[in-house]
Amino acid sequence: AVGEAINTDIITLTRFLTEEQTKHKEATGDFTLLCHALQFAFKSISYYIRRSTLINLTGLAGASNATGDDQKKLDVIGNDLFISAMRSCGRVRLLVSEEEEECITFDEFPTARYAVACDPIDGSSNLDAGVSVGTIFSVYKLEEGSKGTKEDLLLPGTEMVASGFTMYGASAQLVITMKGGGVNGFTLDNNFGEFILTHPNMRIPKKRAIYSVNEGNSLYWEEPVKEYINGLKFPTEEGGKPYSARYIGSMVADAYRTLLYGGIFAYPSDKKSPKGKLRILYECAPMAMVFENAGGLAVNSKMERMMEVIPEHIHDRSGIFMGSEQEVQRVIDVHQKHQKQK
Ligand code: P6P
Repeated sequence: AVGEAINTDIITLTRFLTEEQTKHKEATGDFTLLCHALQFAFKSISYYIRRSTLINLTGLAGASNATGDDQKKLDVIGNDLFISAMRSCGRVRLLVSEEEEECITFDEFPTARYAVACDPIDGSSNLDAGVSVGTIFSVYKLEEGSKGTKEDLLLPGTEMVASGFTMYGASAQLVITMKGGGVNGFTLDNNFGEFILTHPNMRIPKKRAIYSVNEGNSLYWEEPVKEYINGLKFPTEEGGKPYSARYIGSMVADAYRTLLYGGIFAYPSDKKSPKGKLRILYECAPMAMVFENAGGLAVNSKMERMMEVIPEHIHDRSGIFMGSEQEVQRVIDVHQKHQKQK
């Protein structure tokens, strides 16, 4: 329209990745191809999530198949889509998925140098309620001459070359970060079929009075966690105001809100889940790198830096506190006070 300010310099994820690659002289383009396969996986999962809602709710099976196979659970569809996208790019050697007990080795690509860990549809138990679910991923570069066994993936988060998540909400929001880089947010524009850069260089506020934890686990919490959370709810300092509680129960949704608004997300290990609930390789570590690269912090229940925790097996779990620097620091301070009292 005349006079309407039209942005003609649209930065798509495709363009962003090309520009990123030019910053690395030694780049072969393998990582860029891997990321194109990742973005296709997100686009196709997004499509099926929206389609399956229609099918489940209205039975509109669209092109229902002749054999009348049952509607595959969305987890399975998401997992199948992710595996075929990672296989087809020819740059991935190893794939760990929340849906697969064993590590998948792509023997057809013995020289591929990347390993990927993912939760194809995290939070899927919330789908029927219309809660935003998401895909969480981490990308590792394998040592030269690695044999492509699952032990190659028992690495600390500091070894990740990239990580991030896609949240399937009103639109698909992709948040991605590279090792030592910033955090960038993209929104899927279905007209172009492209992820468009809408949140460049995301920075988490240094503090925010919002806490996100499942208080239904309070009975099982360790003492320092109880004291920390009570300190937020019943402030003792003069004029202190209670924090707001926000808990969706879908990690990508809670993480995205915490990244945008600030505050803290916590899933502590406790007496019921001594190792915690969330998985290191495809929930805790990838989220930790996003939060650190956005200026936040992420620690486990022993107050160790989450990025330095090494999983004992590919589905190993950990407690996690992640969010605004000052909010996570407050958790650390309470735990250190308890340590001294012992
Ligand atoms: P709870 C979803 O099942 C999930 O894996 C994460 O997405 C979410 O943060 C967490 O578990 C919720 O767990 O025990 O509070 O229902």
